[in-house]
Amino acid sequence: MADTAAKREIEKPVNEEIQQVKRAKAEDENGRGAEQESGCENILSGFKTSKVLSDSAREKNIFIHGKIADQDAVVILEKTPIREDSLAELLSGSTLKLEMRNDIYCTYRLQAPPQLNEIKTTVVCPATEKHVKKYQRKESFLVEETGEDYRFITLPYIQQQSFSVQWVYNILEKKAEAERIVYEDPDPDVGFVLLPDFKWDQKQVDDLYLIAIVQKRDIKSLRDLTSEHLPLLQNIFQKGKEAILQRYALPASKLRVYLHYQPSYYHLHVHFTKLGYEAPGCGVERAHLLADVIQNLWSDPRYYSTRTLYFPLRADDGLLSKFKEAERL
Ligand code: DD3
Repeated sequence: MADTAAKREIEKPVNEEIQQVKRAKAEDENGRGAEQESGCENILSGFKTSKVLSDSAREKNIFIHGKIADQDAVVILEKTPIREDSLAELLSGSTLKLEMRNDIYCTYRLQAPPQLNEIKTTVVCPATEKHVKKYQRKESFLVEETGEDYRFITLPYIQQQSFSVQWVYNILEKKAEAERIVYEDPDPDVGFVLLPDFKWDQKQVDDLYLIAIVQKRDIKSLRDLTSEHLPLLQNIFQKGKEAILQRYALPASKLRVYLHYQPSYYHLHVHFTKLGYEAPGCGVERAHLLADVIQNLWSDPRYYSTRTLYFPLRADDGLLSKFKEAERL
């Protein structure tokens, strides 16, 4: 029963036509207005590939670095799962080419109609060197970070880097992705915005991935959390689960709710992914279950400012060099 509900196609938002007409004005990192629209001209036709950063036959994706009109860009292409609700159309509406026949076994190449053969595409442009590095396949190392390491190595590093979270502010201020918001609690202290992470194409709940972004702008990561944030964390946990049950018919028992340490952006956010979907970054070396975080803060209000935390860093991460310089690695 629950599985049927989970498997069914996610209903298209009623306001889809409205979205096509209305253009969401958003500010990019440089404060320029950027326009998003639906059926737009192909900005990738002029893409000049310089390097394949990584690819995966199993995940059916490829990360490419290149240029769009003289600007650095990262393009991510990914084949999406086959949806159960499209099977009838796929089987009847395709062309089938026989590859080989042997006894009771046949293999074919099926050419699907274009609307069932879409490739999810993400473009980051202009991309910084950080973006390019992020997707380059690299070895990683587990770092052991004491509370002191955090204050003397990690904190100065992230402050000096000043990673832009303009896109997060755009979401909180409804300058971008406003129509994608699943739930919002506007309270300045315990409030948050829940919306699909853009890794998720929202076509099927099997790989559900939402993020809760907190309204407060002064919490960088897990390290900043103390017992004074318990009402905020409990609010996200409760209301986030309720909203997902309402919208996607997924009960809390099907959800993995966690924070990353280190996060990819230093504005507190919580990940909601479907259990059974091995979301990138959900491994034990990076994910901290929200339920555990809450309990730990209950038993020790300063748990996350004092405990040693472990996390992986890629070989080319600037923070790793800092740990090496400090002879902590
Ligand atoms: C990001 C982490 C950040 C490249 C890529 C992703 N969900 C986002 C902007 C808007 C978003 C996200 C940075 C950036 Cl591929 C560099 O992620 C986003 N909007 N994760 C949503 N909904």
